[in-house]
Amino acid sequence: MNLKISSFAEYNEVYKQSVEQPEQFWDGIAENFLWRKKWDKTLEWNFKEPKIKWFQGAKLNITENCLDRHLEKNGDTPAIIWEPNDPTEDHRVLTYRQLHGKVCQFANVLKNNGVKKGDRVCIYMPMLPELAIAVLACARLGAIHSVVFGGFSAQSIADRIIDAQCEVVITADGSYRGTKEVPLKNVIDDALVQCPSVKRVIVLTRSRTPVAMIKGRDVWWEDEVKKVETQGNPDCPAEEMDAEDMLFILYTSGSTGKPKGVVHTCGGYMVYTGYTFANVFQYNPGEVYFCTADIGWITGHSYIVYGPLSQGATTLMFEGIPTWPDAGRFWDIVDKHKVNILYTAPTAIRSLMSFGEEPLKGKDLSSLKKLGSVGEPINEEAWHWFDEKIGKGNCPIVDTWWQTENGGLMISPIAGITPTKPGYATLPLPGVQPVLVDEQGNIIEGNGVSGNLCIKFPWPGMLRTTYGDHERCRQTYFATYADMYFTGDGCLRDEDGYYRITGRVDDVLNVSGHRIGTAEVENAINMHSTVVESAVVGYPHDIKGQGVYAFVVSPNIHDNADLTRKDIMMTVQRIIGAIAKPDKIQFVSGLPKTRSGKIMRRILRKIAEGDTSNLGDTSTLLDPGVVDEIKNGAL
Ligand code: 6R9
Repeated sequence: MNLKISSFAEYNEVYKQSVEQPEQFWDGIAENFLWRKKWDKTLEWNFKEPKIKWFQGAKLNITENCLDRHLEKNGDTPAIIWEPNDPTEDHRVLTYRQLHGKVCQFANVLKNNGVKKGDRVCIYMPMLPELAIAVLACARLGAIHSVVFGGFSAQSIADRIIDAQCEVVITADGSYRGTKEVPLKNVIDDALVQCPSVKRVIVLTRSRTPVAMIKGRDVWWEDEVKKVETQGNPDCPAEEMDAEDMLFILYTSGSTGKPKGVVHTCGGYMVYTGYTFANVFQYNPGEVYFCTADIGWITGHSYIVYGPLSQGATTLMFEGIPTWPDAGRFWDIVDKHKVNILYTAPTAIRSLMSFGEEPLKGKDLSSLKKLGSVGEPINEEAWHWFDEKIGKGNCPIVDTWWQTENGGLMISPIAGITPTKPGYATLPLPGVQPVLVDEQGNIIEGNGVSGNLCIKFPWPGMLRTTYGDHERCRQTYFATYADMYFTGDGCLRDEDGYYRITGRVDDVLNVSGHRIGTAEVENAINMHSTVVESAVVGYPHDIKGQGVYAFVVSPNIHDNADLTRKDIMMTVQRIIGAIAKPDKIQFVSGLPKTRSGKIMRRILRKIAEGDTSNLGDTSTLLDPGVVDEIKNGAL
């Protein structure tokens, strides 16, 4: 069966088949990939435990799909184009042959350092080709990677390393972001004070920031590569993996507790990311594809590394930020590398939009053919600006809805094929069966309705478990509604059956496209010495989509309120990372609570939004007076 859909009529037909005969459908799609041994059984599942097994009995290695199988015909095709933070520094191009060589070489480095199938490896690196190489080298050996985004704090890294019991860490001395230098290795050193499981740290040279290299534990990437070169073993045979063996762990925030390690497995994830990449972006050979995400997030895993490479695409990696040296950076990259497909986030679009059209002057964007958006709802203004100013009215926009737990795109237009509507993720991709449910769990049929978004049938890219705690996986995703995967998102289905994601219905915030749990931020704030308790809610923010608003009870402020606010920010930065710092901190004498002690977030959300006209029924509150005080002190 052909991987790529080529018309809307074909989409409708394929979709129907994918629902009526899902196993046959995915059998046909999976034929397009390289397997060492085919599967005995396509699917076995129940959402009760949950237990989800795709392509059981099949053997493969995802890196043979992403690298080896392209060598014969496309060995000289650029696999990765890397654009540095500083535009005056040279860019780099790695062909499939070169990337294959480097992955094998680094896999041998890992082997020399004791890494074997099933081991967990933490990766904390800048956006360099070596990050992709490290990820693929782990996959080549069957080691399970756990990439941690470069913006997370030492404490967050330690939590993740401890949870996964990683024995090896791969990092760099430092990374560049605009004019800032981030001392990655120092952050790792702080984290490792708490992590006795780590036996080896491999450090890549990037910024040459002075770093502590601990004897017996820390080694330089470059030295280790040299050793492999002198050993003269350039090749590294790929480990044979079972379709359901773990490929990676990626931590993500939920509404309670610490981030969970979402687990993806080899076979289904490969098929799902490859299939969705080829279709949604309608990738054609020779096209240059630029996804602006960081590999530290799921978008980078699935749509910078695995999806594009399994399809033999040319994927562009960018080290820097959209606004340095100026707000024309993305457009310079598009012009310089003749980018055909640009996949970015609404927060970046809104931020660049705010600079007006000046940064676009003199930039040739005529190579662009397709545009994509991901991470949060895209407002109509940003959608139209993207369409008109960047796509010049000629590029279809794919607004792709999906989550870390999904592995790949779920509800999305197919570029140039699905008629689009601003603000709508449009229709489910083949194999995806979305349903809207009411609070009682009843499925809401028909169109022109809204509810909580669930998926009622498995797809190959879905999470299998949360690392080390299967019960938590069941509880979080499969217990709210019987026999359904609950996304945590609210959604409406319009008269045409088109889906529009309206945002999270749980206590998860989406700040600049990053998922942040309110409970996590509260825990961090509560660690500050003067804080008694706190409540965190989101509020609409022009650029970030959502901002973080913290109501904090801190009766004994040290120095003054402003300094204490800064101290609290620093505490959050230490505990989670700069991405979770509150935008606003309001000191209050108490929080609005019900008689049973539950914080009434509904009221706090309204106050944070600046909508205090109708706070609803406050009579059930323990101390209704506190609401007026909070209302009057709102920032
Ligand atoms: C891929 C990714 C997932 C949450 C998800 C939803 C929001 C993502 C969206 C979108 C509206 C879109 N989200 N894409 N909301 N329209 N096109 O972002 O994964 O970091 O796990 O976040 O992001 O709320 O539940 P992740």
